[in-house]
Amino acid sequence: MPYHLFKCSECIPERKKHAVIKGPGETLADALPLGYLNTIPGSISERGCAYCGAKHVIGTPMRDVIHMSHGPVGCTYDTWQTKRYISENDNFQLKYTYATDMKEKHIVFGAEKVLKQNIIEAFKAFPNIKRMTIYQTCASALIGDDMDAVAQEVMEEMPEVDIFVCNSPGFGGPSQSGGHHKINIAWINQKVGNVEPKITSDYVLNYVGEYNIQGDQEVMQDYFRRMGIQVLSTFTGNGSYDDLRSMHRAQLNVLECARSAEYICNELRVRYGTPRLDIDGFGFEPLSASLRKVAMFFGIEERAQAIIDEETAKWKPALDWYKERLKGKKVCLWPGGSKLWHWANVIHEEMGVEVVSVYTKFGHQGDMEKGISRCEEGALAIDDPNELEGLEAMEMLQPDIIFTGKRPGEVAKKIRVPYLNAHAYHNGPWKGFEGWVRFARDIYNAIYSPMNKLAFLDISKDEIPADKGFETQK
Ligand code: CFM
Repeated sequence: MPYHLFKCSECIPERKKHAVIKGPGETLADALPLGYLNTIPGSISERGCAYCGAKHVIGTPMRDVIHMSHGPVGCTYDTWQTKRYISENDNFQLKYTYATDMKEKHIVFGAEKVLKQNIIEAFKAFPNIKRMTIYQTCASALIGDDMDAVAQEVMEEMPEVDIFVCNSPGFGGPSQSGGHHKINIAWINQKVGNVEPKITSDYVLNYVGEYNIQGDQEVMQDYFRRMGIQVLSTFTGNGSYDDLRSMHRAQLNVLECARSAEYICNELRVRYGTPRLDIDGFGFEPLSASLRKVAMFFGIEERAQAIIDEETAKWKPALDWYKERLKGKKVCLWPGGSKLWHWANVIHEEMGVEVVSVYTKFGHQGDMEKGISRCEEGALAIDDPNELEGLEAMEMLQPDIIFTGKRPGEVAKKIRVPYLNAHAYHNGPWKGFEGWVRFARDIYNAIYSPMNKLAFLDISKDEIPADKGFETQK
């Protein structure tokens, strides 16, 4: 049923259709908010831009690459270092940020020359790195700088280097999701098929839509390797530029975040006939089913089962310890897109935490559909929420914790709701069997931390902190 109580919708009536409560016995027709539309003027969206979606989410996790923004310096600063996509390359991709630092004179006279100078200067500064991605911003798009031509010119002058051009300005879509799409297609158009890989196994896959937040990709890759599978490329967490040019040679694309990377999988299917298999690394059951599915594709089911048995025996007791203590706790979920449904029911089933709301910043309607259909009755679904709606919902739902990003997270703290960073994590990885236990531990620590007793102390009442029952697992 539509949820009309928001203070916000008094000023912006169009917002009413973007917030819905799942009423008793309701079908999706009643419980699905409007989704993935342009943000309504007046609503202060938490969304990012299409440049950010292309660069920050998908481009920059690539590890052996100089990632250069062609625009004002602020664009690159704001897409640098705030995520934690680590890599085997001594985190080269996280250490530096590069921009052409466009100024007014460049807007008037053009900035192609300055782009070329910057590309050459950056390659000279890091002589071991021979690969570069360059990202268009609103500024360079509006003045029409021909980045492709500049990249081509440099590659002719410096044959040892290779440059990928991403034309996804900030205005290239209603949110970061527009940028995911653009960079997926640009990568397959420009780079896939250019490199022939060394095949070392009878079973070869690309691991797609996984960005190695605090090691998620490495945990999952380890399972594939233990099954004897060659992971040809990883799109793009911990991924190597040249490996990603040989994606066309895998037998299978295993897709984790469908929201951000289904586009390249679909294109690989159309152009090279590679099947797409959607998997889920969060939660013991979804992960076990996923490993079985991948193994079934190659006919090596017993190898997957051996890993599942070993890992479950090792980690399930710890998970159950947390479940016992988290039972009945309430969480508001406010991630970007696909974590909404990757987490919705499995947090409840495997950790005992009740999901009382699902919000998505930029998810498409299908993401919300999966999210809300995995929640219990009474859950509140909001598409592209603003701060006021988030606050009002927390007042109504009284969650014990919220999983969201830094901006809404800091707002939550102000009203004494602890938050976990759904994007960058606290003590990840959160994927894999071990990771799922780490996630449970982070939730437990956030809810029960003795620090909350001090931080949430009501000084005006001269309150003495009560014991919240914090224990440490043996
Ligand atoms: Fe996919 Fe992501 Fe997500 Fe996403 Fe993101 Fe992210 Fe996210 Mo932050 S690619 S849709 S654009 S799972 S950066 S790793 S955590 S909002 S829910």
